Amino acid sequence: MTTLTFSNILDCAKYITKYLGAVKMSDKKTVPAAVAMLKVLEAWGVKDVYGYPGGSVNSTMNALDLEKERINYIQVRHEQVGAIAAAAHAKLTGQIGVTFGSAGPGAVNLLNGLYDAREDHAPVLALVGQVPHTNMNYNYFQEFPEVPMFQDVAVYDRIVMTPESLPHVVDKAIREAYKHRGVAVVVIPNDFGYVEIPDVDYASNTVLDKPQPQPQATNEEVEKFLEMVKAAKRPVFHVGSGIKGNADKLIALSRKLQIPVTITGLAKGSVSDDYEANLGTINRAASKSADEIFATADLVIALGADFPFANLVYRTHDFKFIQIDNDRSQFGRHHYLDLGIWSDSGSFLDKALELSQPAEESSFFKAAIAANKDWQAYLQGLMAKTEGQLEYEPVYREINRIAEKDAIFSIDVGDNIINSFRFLNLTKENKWTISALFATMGYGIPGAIAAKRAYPNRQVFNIAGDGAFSMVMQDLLTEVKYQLPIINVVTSNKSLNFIKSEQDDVEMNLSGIFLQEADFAKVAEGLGVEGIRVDKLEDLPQAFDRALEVTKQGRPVLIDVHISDKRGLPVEELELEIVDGKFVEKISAGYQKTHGQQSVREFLDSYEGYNLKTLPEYFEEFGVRA
Ligand SMILES: Cc1ncc(C[n+]2csc(CCOP(=O)(O)OP(=O)(O)O)c2C)c(N)n1
Ligand SMILES: [Mg+2]
Repeated sequence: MTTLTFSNILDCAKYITKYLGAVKMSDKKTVPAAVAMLKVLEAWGVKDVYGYPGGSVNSTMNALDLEKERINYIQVRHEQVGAIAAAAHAKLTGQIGVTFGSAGPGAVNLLNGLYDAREDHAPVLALVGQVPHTNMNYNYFQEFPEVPMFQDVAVYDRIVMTPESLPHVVDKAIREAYKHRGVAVVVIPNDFGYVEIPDVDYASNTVLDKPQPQPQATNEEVEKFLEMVKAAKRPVFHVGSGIKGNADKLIALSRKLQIPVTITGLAKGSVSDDYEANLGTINRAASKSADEIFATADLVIALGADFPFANLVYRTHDFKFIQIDNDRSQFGRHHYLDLGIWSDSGSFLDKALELSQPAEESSFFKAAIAANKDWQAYLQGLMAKTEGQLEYEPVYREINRIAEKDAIFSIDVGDNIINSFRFLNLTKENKWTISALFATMGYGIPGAIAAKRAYPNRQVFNIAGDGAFSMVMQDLLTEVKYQLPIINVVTSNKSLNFIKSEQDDVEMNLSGIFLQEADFAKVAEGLGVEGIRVDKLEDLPQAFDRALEVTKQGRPVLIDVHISDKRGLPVEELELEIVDGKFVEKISAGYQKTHGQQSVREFLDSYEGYNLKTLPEYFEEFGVRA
């Protein structure tokens, strides 16, 4: 006779529960765990999943096939392209981007795009394959501990432990990605994805449909801000991506308080280029008027801005610093604070408009607008050229000419970043996406693919240098496969020109920056994309006309423009200081060391800026005192 012990009873109870559970479960519908996972994505509104197959993601591939009526698998030709497309999707739409790759090499290839997402605060979910759990820890083929690989890049990074928990973990991952505006990684042992689990609603999206409450500025904080503006002689806004849909309010406040606006790269397009006191970006990829005006500011108001070059540009001279941000952890990140306001930009601007009196006309504000007009005229002049060597500026003239009002631009890293800041004419109806803080080459094509998938009725451009384009050019095939009529513009200057300019300013020989010339129009043709090569300035307009025709027929097109490797005016070399109560402008010592002693006039003239005036000339004209 067996004695009934406490532990037997427990075992018995467990058995009964399990047995009854099984009976109960058998009545219920089941689905493969990977299908349950995709249903979670669908519930969160995910339409496209960018990725690349591999043995360790076959259960996900199986589910993508089973669910193909409800979710699209977009087959890219490199995991990096899929991950960047997911990041670009998130940056363009504000909605989570989803990518996947297989164990080992596929996972590693994802990292580039995931870092881009992390740096630009884009919510992205990465599903990473793993060998079947029964083979884990046996040094199995392509088995690596994946979680540690993603530890640095991810805000949430987990391996799934049971088939039943797969949809739950993915749901949680999405919430974490949204909450932290970052990358969530879920590693999935392949066998789990095939296991049948109960077909229930695992998604928690409904509770998050409401927008998150945003911090609001208080009256007291805004009064303090207004006091500081009043006390300042030369206040300047520095506006970042936090401005989002509030640019009209910013412009109204800028006019009312007579404060010129400078922006970070991510705010390009949010604040219309048409606004006369939007001076553009500061630092290297910049506008002359923005750099000069910023260099004279005695009060900088950073609004929703995370400026990666602050350690350079915020340190050139002393100024008072106000920071307005909706993320408390960002305060003091780039400069010590004279005033910090924890607020959403919209709430701050509303309150500032409500509590402020219009400022008197300011000579500083007028001088800033005049200097900006002068700079804009210089840029227009360069773009308008119809004779001489083929250079990059008329390429932008043509892009502006054929661009529709709400066109979307994906810009690759290199000189095109500087040039699109300067030459692309954007209003808030446009969208513009770049790899801003991570600044990875190879962003143009995936960004354009994501844009065209998310906004199929809008015109989409990919603008890339020859170096950046050749890192991801195989994905022209993806444009063809999914019939994405993207206008691809390649600026072939046979050089990694952005880096050449850097080497130019250092006492060294140019090293490793010249590129083997290629005929990318022919490459495009081979991949099924109509390719147009342009070698002469006069042939540009017809190439862009043809690009319009081709894309209107629903096909992608590529224009490979063979331009010179000329350098644009390096505005960052201009320096301003106060001497005897007056602003004096000069060229940096470093530039003079490598390019010879020169006056500001000689410097501007050497970049065809014959009509450009210096800021001190404008200050003189409008009576601005130091
Ligand atoms: C993946 C990656 N590798 C290297 C760099 C460094 N880098 C930044 S710009 C640039 C040159 C880009 O050359 P290209 O695409 O030809 O454009 P260009 O500046 O010539 O117009 C390089 C090498 C980078 N940002 N990303
Ligand atoms: Mg190049």
